[in-house]
Amino acid sequence: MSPRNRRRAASKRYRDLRSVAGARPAAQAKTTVTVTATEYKYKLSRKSAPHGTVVFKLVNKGVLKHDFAIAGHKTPVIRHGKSITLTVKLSKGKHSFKCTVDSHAKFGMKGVFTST
Ligand SMILES: [Cu+2]
Repeated sequence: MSPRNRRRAASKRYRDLRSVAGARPAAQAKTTVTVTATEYKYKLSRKSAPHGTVVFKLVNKGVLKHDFAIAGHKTPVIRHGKSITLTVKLSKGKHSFKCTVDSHAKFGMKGVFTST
């Protein structure tokens, strides 16, 4: 396929997507969830969201370093006072999350996030 035809096909796919989405320009949901980490637990601003793109904002309010891992994705380990975002695409269902630092998950830094 020539680049021109490829562009044409992509443009047609885009139009098709838009017609399915109707009046709403964004076909997929995007939700931001704030994840506050302390020893040894997480507090999530919400525990479920429509499936699709979820932006997890990890805020470390603990003393130790923490990270946040979900659905095969993981933030870097961050220290007290720092924050970082992790954008993941989640399918419908339950997704377990945890801190991968030392035994933090065992101590309670874990849970389940539900995509509806
Ligand atoms: Cu941790």
